[in-house]
Amino acid sequence: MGELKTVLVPDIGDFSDVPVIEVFVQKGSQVNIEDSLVALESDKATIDIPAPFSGLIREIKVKPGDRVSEGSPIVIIEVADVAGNISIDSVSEKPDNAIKEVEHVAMAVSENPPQVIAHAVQTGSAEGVIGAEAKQKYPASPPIPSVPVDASIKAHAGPSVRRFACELGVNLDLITGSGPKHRILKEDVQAFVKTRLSQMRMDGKRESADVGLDLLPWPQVDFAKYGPVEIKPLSRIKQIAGANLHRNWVMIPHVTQFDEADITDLEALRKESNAAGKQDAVKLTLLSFLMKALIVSLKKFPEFNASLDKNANGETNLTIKRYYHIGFAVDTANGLVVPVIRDVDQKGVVAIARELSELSVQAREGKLKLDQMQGASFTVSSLGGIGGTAFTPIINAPEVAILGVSKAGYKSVYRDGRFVPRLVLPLSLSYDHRVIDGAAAARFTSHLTEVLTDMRLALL
Ligand code: CAO
Repeated sequence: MGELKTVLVPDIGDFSDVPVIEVFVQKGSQVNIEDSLVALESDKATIDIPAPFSGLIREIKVKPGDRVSEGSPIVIIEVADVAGNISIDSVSEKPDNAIKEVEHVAMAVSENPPQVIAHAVQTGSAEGVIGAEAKQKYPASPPIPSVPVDASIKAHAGPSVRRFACELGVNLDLITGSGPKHRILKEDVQAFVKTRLSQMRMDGKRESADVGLDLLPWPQVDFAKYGPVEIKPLSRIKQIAGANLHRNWVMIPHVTQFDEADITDLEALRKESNAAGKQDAVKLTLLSFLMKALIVSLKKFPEFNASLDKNANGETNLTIKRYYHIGFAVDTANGLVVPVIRDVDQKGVVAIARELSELSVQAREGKLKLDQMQGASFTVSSLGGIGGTAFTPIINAPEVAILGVSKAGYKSVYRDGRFVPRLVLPLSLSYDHRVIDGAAAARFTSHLTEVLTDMRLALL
């Protein structure tokens, strides 16, 4: 049999004749150092008296309602031989750290308003309560968001629970205990943390749903005070197109890849064909050849002929289209419209050129039907007939890329050991960087320039 030691009420500050409100152990139960033995309640604080050593409870000297002071016996513990050889005297004369913790809690509560203590525990700054050790051990513990503290609430928990709560940065005053007399158990702290973390996740989701650009308001300027002005309402097309362009510009991470295609031979072929007039009076345009070449590249790089979608579970997917409906931007008096040529892959250059011409006329006359402007899998915007060397077209959502074409011009190109004049077509490919990497974009435009340089590749 191990040594029997009586555990006395340690120095609990200015308190005396304090009622025992709870006894946590039973005769015969095993206790470990720091397990709470009893809870005392002064008019200012609840004080847990922890076991100063491990062992078996042989006798309980108090019951709820008894009044105790420093030195009153609480329990008799049969101490295990191997550890905790602390004599009863030394316990009362030199309280160990665990008892000091209780003292500090009691002292702090008596000297400071409860919310000060609550704050100290919440922020982990209460060195006196728990010590720096916990902070060193858990330096990166996620902070629990601060919540107003009700000063009337007094946390009722044992030292080990207090230590646990402090390690997690939890303010015990915010927890309602599920133990006897609302005593806070370790499980209560865990449940509290779980609840707060899930709240934070929800808040985070709400916050990200609310994310705005947080911009300054649009400047309100009376332009008339600087000179004569004319106010023109935006056309309906511009208003609709503008709203779409704005959304696409803001929501899609655009990157534009620039390239140049040597179309000297292609232009010669085009001119020759037009001159020969063998294509039922349809003028073969550069754009019709470009669309034919484009299909070859889209087939080789299918992720450019695709859209990003969310499935029913909210997961993002890439929908790769096995059809090739190409939209093309038409500049009309009322604004930009984008008719669509369907199944371009199944059409020859003549058929494409014819449709391009017909749809352009319809667009300019405002005669396009809705279904003629829907279903594009990729869009081309050609400013080549107008001018410019490069631009950054806005992707036509939900597509993932758009090809801008600028005005071709002659350039001096070094070829076969000498400079020669070549007709060079500038290309500007804007792509959705969520879907397409820069390397893929560069490969795509390189491939397209190869095909445009040698249209025979389109036949293979
Ligand atoms: N480089 C040099 N010249 C070009 C060219 C190019 N890339 N593309 C066309 N041209 C020339 C043609 O050779 C033609 O000249 P000729 O009459 O001497 O042959 C002239 O420009 C007109 O070209 P086109 O009749 O072939 O018309 P197109 O195919 O260039 O354009 C269309 C058709 C509908 C695309 C065009 O009229 C249009 O509206 N473009 C504007 C699109 C736009 O606004 N995009 C910006 C949107 S914002 O992203």
